[in-house]
Amino acid sequence: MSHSDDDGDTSVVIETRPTTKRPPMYKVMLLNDDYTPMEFVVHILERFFGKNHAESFEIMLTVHKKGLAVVGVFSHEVAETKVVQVMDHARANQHPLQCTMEKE
Ligand code: TYC
Repeated sequence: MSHSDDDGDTSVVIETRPTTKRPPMYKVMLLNDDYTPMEFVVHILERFFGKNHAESFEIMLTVHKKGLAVVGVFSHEVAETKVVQVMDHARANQHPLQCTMEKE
């Protein structure tokens, strides 16, 4: 947009809108392995991801068949907490279950 004032020169007004960046979100994923019991994975999904039993069983089976599945999408801080909770719980029970996070 340009407009003239009475001094004869021309000014250009650049209209900007403030660009508000959303915080990046992170996918938390469970990986398949041959040793972690299916019931343990179901238990993890119920306990740390607030899934009901049926949802948990379905996600566990997806991981088992496809190799991995996204369990949820969270802020960096929450995603990191979930990964640590799952990894600690798996290790405490001597299961090789792996949980990772990745920027969406
Ligand atoms: N593949 C495992 C088994 O047959 C079950 C399993 C499912 C392990 C999901 C890990 O994230 C996982 N006992």
